[in-house]
Formats: sequence, structure tokens, C-alpha cells
Amino acid sequence: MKNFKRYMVTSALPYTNGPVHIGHLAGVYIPSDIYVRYLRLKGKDVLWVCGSDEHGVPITLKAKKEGISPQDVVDKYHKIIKKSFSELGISFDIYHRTSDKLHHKTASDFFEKLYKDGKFIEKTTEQYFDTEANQFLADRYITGTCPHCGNGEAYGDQCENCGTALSALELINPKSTISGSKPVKKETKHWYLALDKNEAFLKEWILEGHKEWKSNVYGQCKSWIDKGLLPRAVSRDLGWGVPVPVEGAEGKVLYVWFDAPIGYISATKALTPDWEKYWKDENTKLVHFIGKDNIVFHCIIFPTMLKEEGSYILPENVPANAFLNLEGAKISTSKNHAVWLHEYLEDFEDAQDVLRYTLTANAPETKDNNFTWKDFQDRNNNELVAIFGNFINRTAVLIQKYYEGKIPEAGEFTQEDKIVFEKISTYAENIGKSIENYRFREALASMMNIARLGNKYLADNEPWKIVKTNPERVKTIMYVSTQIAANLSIICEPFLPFTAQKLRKILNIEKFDINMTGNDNLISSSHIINKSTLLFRKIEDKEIEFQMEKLEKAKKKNEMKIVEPVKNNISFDDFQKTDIRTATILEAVKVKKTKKLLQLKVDTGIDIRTIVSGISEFYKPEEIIGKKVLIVINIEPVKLRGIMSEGMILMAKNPEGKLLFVQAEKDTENGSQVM
Ligand code: B3M
Ligand code: ZN
Repeated sequence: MKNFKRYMVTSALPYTNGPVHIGHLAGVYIPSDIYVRYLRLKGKDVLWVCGSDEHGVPITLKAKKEGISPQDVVDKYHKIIKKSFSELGISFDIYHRTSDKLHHKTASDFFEKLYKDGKFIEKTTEQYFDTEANQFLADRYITGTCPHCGNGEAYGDQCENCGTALSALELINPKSTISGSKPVKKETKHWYLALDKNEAFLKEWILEGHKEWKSNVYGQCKSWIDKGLLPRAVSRDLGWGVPVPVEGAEGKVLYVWFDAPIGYISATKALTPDWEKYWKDENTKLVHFIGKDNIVFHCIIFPTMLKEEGSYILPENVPANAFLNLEGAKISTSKNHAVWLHEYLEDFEDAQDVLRYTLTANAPETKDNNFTWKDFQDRNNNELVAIFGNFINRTAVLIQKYYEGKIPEAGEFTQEDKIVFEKISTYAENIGKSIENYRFREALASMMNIARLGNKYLADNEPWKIVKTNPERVKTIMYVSTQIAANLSIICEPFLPFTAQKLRKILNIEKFDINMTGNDNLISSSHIINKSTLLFRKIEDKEIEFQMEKLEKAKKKNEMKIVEPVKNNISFDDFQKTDIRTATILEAVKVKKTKKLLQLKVDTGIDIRTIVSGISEFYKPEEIIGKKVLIVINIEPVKLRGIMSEGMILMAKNPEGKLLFVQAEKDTENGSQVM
């Protein structure tokens, strides 16, 4: 393995169209914070950058929804996100933003260099255009069915279900998200990155050169490369973003996924004049922390940009995580099914580490995982309070009680004492290996094993029982316990930085070096420690109930939104005019060349008649034959696709828009009047 001189770590730039939630934290920001804090403890030269991703359609859509300008949207959320990250102890060296001038210049220059070097393919093609909104439909302005996995809500640039990078033209049944209308095609000029020409390079660099990448990441890359890559447009017809720095490109901006990753470089520039060392020297290890939906952009597109530019290094690893669910359901911003970081910090003041702990323990490292409030409470009460907190508290309280806070002289170590220190060394070594291999859950479990070891050491040795009869042995026991606590204060820092700080305060020690872990003499005899304060408090049932109610309320509010408002009152006489009858479906066939229509023959008890019904998307003809249904028989007949339809079947629309039969009981006679 190569020995790198320094590290350049990046974390995905959050879109500034909303606050961050626990899914973002578990997937990206907590693992990268652990990684970087660990490297800093090791004394490594490391820079860690992040910032707000402030361009692209997600922002303009949000602005439209809230009736404010895109700049107002990004200003609002940039502030909330930045503050909440910092309050959770996410220790970026800089949290920059892509609306910053420096970024605009950096991205623009990057484009210009590729343009001048003739790296782009300039093409005029037909793109989707919304005639009602008078606008081209890029990226999230258009949705449709993914041609790869059938997801009905794929975006014009990506399907979030299967992760595939798409072009809007590939979508089946495209629909404008602005007006809901079917778009038309219109010619426009754009610049394309030649991914196809870089296939050989990507194959060699990833498929041959990076077999060590996480299997989900490697697997996704392989399947894209194997499918064959196409040139990809890196400009858009939009008014919000970095203007394309080419003559004749008025009204066009850089594709958000072209400028956003360059945001990592801009942030580094804003941080240090020495930025080039971190981006252009082969001895720098570049690592991108991202969520699984960003893999294609960080493993295929951005590296191709970097390579085409020519002076940059490529990422050494891209440890992408899967998604975190919440209480068994997908986290959803639009449905407000989420735990928002800024709200958590209000509800659980001073419990930052509890969230960090739970999200690391449940991190979706290899597959999607689930967060529940019950598990959050259990992990706090049964692990942090009962094991970690309990061990520290007992140690500190006994040292106060027996020695007025002064660490006693140790006698000779027993075999058991020596094993304790050996075990700490082994755990510490394993934690390092796990972190360096991006296995943070495993690392956290080893960290807790040190706390467990301490707790068990005290429980096995029971100093409180022998303090009268064997005070010399108790001195050694308490000395050893203090060393365990001191080791823990170093090792827990990347995971639980607030706890580490409190613990050092109790131990009355400023700082230790991680290279000292496993040492049996971290705190020397006669050092005075402070009075114990509780590291963790119990989380009560009522706090969990409050959180569950919050989710429940959001759910109810959502369901209510979907219920149509009540129409105006009508008189009984008006109602009486509608003639509703029970009937049986006898035959059903699809109406040719239509997607929605079925032609039905129904027995109304009065006659057998034809009804054309728009239910073909939801039912196959053979499924509905024999069904007892309700029909309006006196509705004016209409001709649909040349077929006379003489009646209407009553259907109920569910929240997803699916039509369901309103059925009569099986033994109701056909032709019975419904009243
Ligand atoms: N803003 C995507 C996201 O939040 C995007 C990441 C950019 S990283 C350069 O999912
Ligand atoms: Zn898909």
C-alpha cells in the first residue's frame, strides 16, 4: 500500500433546498467526521472540506414553491445547515458555498480550460421544452419512467431508485414538473463531456486499479462501464448557476453536477493558498465521502473531468454509504418523514453524542438500514449510560471517596491487570484499522469494548468490598481503572467528541496523544482529578413518545393534504337526479392504441350495455370480469375513441391516484337502485 504524505477529504455538498436530516448524517457527515478526527489524532496532515451546493434545479424548484428568490432559498438553508453541523461537532476545516464568487471563477475557469483544450463535443440537439412555462426542462424539471428499472418518478438526469445517470430524452412518458404537461422537443446547443472516449481509462483506473473499493461502489461502477458510456451534457438552459463562459452561450449555465464537485476545489482554495498541494500532488490521498445516489458523479463523471483537465489527482477511495430509513419507512423531505438535525438539537440539548453514537452504530455501511427512536433510547440507556457512563462515574467517584481525587500509587500489576492493557492496545489497533478501511460501525463496537472492559474490571475486582481488608490492592485497582478511563478519553474522541471533552475535564487532563493508547501510565500517581459529572443522562419514555408523535403528526398532515376538499352542497332533489345502479361486468377488453381505456360490457339488470372506463392502468381485463359494481346509468352517453359509452362506473381514488372499485355486495340484484 502506498504511503501518502497528506489527506484531502471531501464530503458531499448538501443541496441548500432544505435542512439536513439523520439520513445525510449517517450516510456522509458522521463517518467522515470520525475519519478526519482520527487522522488528526494521529497527527496526519489532513484537510476536510464541505459546503452548500447552491445551484441546480432543486433550488429553483424550492424557490418557486416558497415564492422567494433562489438566492433567498440558499441563504436561508446555508445558515441553518452550517449552524447545525457545527453544533453536532462536525469539524469541517471549511464549510464553503457554491454561490461564492471564488467558486464561480474556479468552476468557470475549469470549464474554459477543457473548452480551450477541445475536450468538449459541441452539439445542437432536441431537448424537452415546456410550452406553457416557456422553458427547457432540464434535470429535475422533468420526470418520467426510468428505462432501466421502471421507477415511475425518475428525474431527467438521474433515477434515484437504481442510481443510473439518465438523459431526459431516455425517460418513458416524460412530464414537466412545472406545468404537468407533456413536453415538446426543441433544438438547443450544449457542451458534452466525452465519457465514451474515457471508457478505457475508467476501466483500467477503477475496474483494474481499485478492486479494494466497497463492493457496492465497485459494483455500480462496473455495471455502468460494462453498459457503455455516452457523452454527457455539462451545460443547461437555466437562469440559475454558473454562466457558461463561451461566446454565444447566453442563458446557459454549467450543469450543477459539473460545478458542484469543483466546489471541493474552491473550498480548499478559500481555506489555504497552499491548496494545490492537496489537489495536484500524487502523494495526497483524496477521499470522497458520499451517499450511494452520488456514486456515478464521483466515480465516473468528476474523475473524467479531473483527468481531462490534466493537472489534478484522482480519488483514492469513494466510500459511499447506502440509505437510512426511519421507523421502517423511507426518509422523505416532501412528506416530512425525517428527523431534522436542527430540530434534534433543540429537543435534545447536550445529547449530540447520543445521536452520533446511534447513527454510527446503525450506519448503512453495506446496505440500507433503519433508525428507530426505541433503538436510540435503548442504545443510550443500555450502552452509553449503563456501560460507558457507569464505568467512568464509578471510577471518578471512588477516587474522590478513597483518595480525595488523588491518583494512588499502583502496587505490582497482576496478570489480570496486564491483560487489560494488552487488550486496550489490541482494541486501539483494530479501531485504527477499521477506520482506515471505512468500517465505522466495527470501530465503534471496539471502542465500546474498552468501556465494557473497564466496567467488567471494576465489577470483577469489587474494590468497594475489599477496601477495608486490602487497601493496597484497591490502590492498584483504582490506578488501573483511571488508566482505562484515560485511554478511553483518547479513543472515543473521533466518535464522541463532546464526551471526550467532558471526560478529559473529569480527569483534569488537557490532551493525550493517540500514539499513547494501551499505555499503563497515561496519568501518573498523585495527579488530582476533578469531581465526577455525568457523561450521559437517561432518556425517558416521554421524550421518545414526543418524537413518535411528531412523526405521526407529519404523517396525518400529509394524508390530509391528499383528501380532496368538500364540494359545494347540493339539494336532495339534485342528488335524486343521479340514477345509480348495481351491475355486473361481463366482458372487458383494452381499447386499442390507448393506455388508459378499457371497453366493458355490463349487465345493468335493465339491459346489457357498453361502458368505456379509464382504468386500464390499474386493472387487467381478466381481473375484473364478474365484478359487482356501481354505475351511473343516466349520464349522457359519450363517444370515446369511436366507441359509444353509456354510463359511468363509480371508482374511489386513493392517495396514490389509483382508482379502486366501489363494490356492491355479491348477492345484490343487478339493477338495484342505489340511494
Ligand atoms: N448536492 C447531491 C445531494 O445532496 C449533491 C451532492 C453534491 S457533491 C459535489 O444528494
Ligand atoms: Zn431506475
